[in-house]
Amino acid sequence: MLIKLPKGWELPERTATPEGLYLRRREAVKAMGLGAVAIAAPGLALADGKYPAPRNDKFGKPEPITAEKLATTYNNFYEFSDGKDLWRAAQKMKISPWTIKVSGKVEKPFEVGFDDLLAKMPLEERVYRHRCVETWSMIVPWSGFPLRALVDYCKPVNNPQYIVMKTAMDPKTMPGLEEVVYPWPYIEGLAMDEAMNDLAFVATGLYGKPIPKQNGAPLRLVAPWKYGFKSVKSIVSIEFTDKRPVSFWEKLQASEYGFWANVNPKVPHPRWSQATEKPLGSGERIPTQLYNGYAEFVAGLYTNRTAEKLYM
Ligand SMILES: Nc1nc2c(c(=O)[nH]1)N[C@H]1C(S)=C(S)[C@@H](COP(=O)(O)O)O[C@H]1N2
Ligand SMILES: [Mo]
Repeated sequence: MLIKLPKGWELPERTATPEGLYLRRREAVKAMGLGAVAIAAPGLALADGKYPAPRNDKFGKPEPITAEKLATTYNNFYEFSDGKDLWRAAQKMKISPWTIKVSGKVEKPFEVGFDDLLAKMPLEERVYRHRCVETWSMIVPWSGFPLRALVDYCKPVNNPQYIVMKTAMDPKTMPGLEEVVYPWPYIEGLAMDEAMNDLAFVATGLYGKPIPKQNGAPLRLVAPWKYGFKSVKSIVSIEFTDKRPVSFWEKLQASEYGFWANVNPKVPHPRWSQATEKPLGSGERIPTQLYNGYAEFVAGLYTNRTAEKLYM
């Protein structure tokens, strides 16, 4: 993100997705009268019939859905590479077993295995916009659960102000960790009221299947009203604290990547405009929206935070 040179991987032309193969497959499955059991058949890798999860359209039905191929082969995951074409390298990441450590202002610190956690969470699917600070964007169906459900499960006490999440660090599979200029581990945080907002989501699935490694398996944050870098991938620790964390990109370049990072087309990045964005697979740029189109759900979080740089 900081050192942004084209990496030679180019988006194919004419890849806009009318309706999307994804949706068509879903409809076909429904029409055949087959439920979750049928599509969880071996070979389809649809973990225990959990996916696709029931759709929640409360936050809208943005269109057009980005082609699955693009959303899963054009990624940011600096632990693997600073280029976008890292999906193959990411397959080396071991995601089972996976343990999440919960600490800080909680009733009792604990660890939980991903499968145990997943079994306790209310799974649903939401189609969200995603806006990277670099100006590319996508619209994808995430499966997962509200971040609030995870917060409640952690049993925070004494009114912590922030939640902090960190990404796994496995030097054996993540060559990016050798880049010592980066302040590993990847760490991100939200204010507690942001974390408890309905829109804040934890994704464990994508396109009706378990989430691919390159997209942040087995669980990643999705905060769609903020620039994509806030949505930390492959989470191994959650801490509740009163101390505002300095996140990965903020440590590297605080003048360009702030804590709040709410999407705002009127506030340019110091090195480029944020007025428009380029949907993955589209030849045209479209206007970027305040809070990435989610103002009605989240604008209220910021009315009393006027002294802060909310939009970078
Ligand atoms: N651990 C980790 N999380 C991360 C990143 C990263 O490099 N490492 N990149 C962020 C950025 S800049 C974006 S835009 C999104 C990209 O998510 P995607 O690859 O699923 O589209 O992940 C975010 N989460
Ligand atoms: Mo990003």
